[in-house]
Amino acid sequence: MKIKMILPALTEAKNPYWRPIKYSLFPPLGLATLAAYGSAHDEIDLQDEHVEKLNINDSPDLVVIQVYITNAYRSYALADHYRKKGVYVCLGGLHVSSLPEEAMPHADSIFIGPGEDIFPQFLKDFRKKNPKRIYVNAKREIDDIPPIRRDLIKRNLYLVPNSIVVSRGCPHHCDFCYKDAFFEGGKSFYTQRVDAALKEID
Ligand code: B12
Repeated sequence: MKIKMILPALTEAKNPYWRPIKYSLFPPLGLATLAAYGSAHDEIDLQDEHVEKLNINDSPDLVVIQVYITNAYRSYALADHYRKKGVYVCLGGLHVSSLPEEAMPHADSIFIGPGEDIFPQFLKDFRKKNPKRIYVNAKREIDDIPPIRRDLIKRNLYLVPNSIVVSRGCPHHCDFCYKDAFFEGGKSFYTQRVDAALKEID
């Protein structure tokens, strides 16, 4: 199966006035994490619009887009573009988790919350030609996630290609941070096992 994964940029990333260099900091680990649930036969093309020109003149079997509030309209336009070509589109990430009803008209399937449990479930359903419209994350843990597909990341395009995520969630409430906008008063967080993190560093 041909799978296209896209992290759309935000306007600032494409406008020299805003010093786009800051958007070349870190690679899209979220999508590279999801890619790990594909099978060995799947051909995955991961594109990050912050650091490269998107090629959308292709016909993958499946398109997976990570949506933030700041790239939402761009994401919807990309989704509409591919759906018009009959390509199956999945939308997920922070903004879809916040406003699922807004994303729904632009997607074949939407995903709410982290993808570690719902994305592999979707791939199983999709291969059986019986995918659902909405998938909601139920399990919040990152103990046993498969190795992130770092081979799909174009390392030379990033200032910090070696970023890793060993925890999710945060007990603090900094006023500049989006966290409380998503999880008011959120306190919990969960972590990867140290050995797994050390293995990833190795
Ligand atoms: C690295 C990073 C960046 C990088 C790369 C982004 C990326 N996606 O990789 C860059 C520099 C590009 C970036 C840019 C910005 N960022 Co930033 N970024 C982060 C950071 C530190 C890590 C992201 C990450 O790798 N998370 C770990 C991975 C594993 O999780 P994930 O990406 O969320 O993906 C998981 C789920 O969301 C889900 N998922 C995501 N997409 C999809 C799609 C499908 C189909 C499915 C099934 C599941 C799914 O499954 C994944 C695995 O569980 C986060 C804070 C954080 N710790 O998350 C802030 C964070 C996401 N960024 C933030 C902000 C404010 C921005 C900017 C607006 C900054 C600015 N002023 O320009 C821009 C917006 C970019 C845009 N295009 O809209 C905010 C919130 C963003 C928002 N708008 O909603 C955060 C939360 C920081 C904060 N605490 O406030 N960012």
